[in-house]
Amino acid sequence: MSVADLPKIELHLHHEGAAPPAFIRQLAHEKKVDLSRIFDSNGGYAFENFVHFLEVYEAATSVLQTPEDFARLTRAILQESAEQGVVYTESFISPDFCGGGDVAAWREYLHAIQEAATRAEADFGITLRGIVTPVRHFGPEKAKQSALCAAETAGDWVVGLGMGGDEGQGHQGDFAYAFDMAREAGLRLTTHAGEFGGPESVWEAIRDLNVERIGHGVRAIEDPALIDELVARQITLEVCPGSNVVLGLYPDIAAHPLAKLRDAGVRVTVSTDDPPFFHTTMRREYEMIAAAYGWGEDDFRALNQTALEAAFCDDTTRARIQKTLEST
Ligand code: MCF
Ligand code: ZN
Repeated sequence: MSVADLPKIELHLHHEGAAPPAFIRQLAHEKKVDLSRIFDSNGGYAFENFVHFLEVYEAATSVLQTPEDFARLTRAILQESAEQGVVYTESFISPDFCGGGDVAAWREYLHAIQEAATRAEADFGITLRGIVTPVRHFGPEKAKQSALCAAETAGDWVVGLGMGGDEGQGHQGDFAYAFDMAREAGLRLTTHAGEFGGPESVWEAIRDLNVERIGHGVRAIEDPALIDELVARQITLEVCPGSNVVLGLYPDIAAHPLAKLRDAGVRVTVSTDDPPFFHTTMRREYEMIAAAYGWGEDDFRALNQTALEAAFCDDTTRARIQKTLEST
């Protein structure tokens, strides 16, 4: 069996960031919004660097306006993920983009997304859980509002809080109130760190937010004491190699620290982040990793086992997915 055919767990996927460009173009057309500036001549998303990526991301997201838009998107991304062999995925969803932070509006969006996910699960055999996502560059006050939405809807389906966005200003600890509120509501916690924020943002995420997973976290490799801390605390990294290469953190997969992190004993998993933005898929990630590090089936099975153990779903769901992993 080719490693790309293995059943996969994906822990780090942005709901809006998984929208294919053709899907966004169609919505822009329906809503008469001119988004030509965000597409290149091949019809893909066009951006030059991280800050520009965030702008293009938000422009694309601006045409996702109604619960129905998010329901359509949910079905499209789950169909694609299932075709990639993904059997369980967690996606980042922001109440800022689903109802402007209003709890009642958020409930409507969530209902539409969840219904679409239930239908997609029956049709494509893939399970989705949601991680409510404050957008870091929208600031701590908006993050509190997102955390309130998360706390109000915490349960079997909304399983975590996970911040994304620009690490350029302020500190992880500025968002401690939002993370504390989510923890008290029983939600599990992750945050983007150790990407453009360097190793210091990973220290902050551990010390000030007390998260159990980290989105990216790869720049921990620059600090041996931090590696020891990640190993001791058994923190899981949601590593997105293709994303890191396209955004310019590393020149190519061979130079990426994924294998070094794993070999140092850090719990690593692999995800796509925003697949159409980074011209990637889960199959492509597996193929690139296999080619760069010579990893085989056992390595990828171990990676998926780590991911399932770190998944934020309940134990009944985990046991069901475990059977799927073992039967394929
Ligand atoms: O992981 C990538 C790159 N690093 C940081 N943030 C993001 C990534 N993809 C999307 N994001 C951000 C984006 O700013 O996450 C936010 C978006 O606004 C929330 S996604 C529901
Ligand atoms: Zn991300």
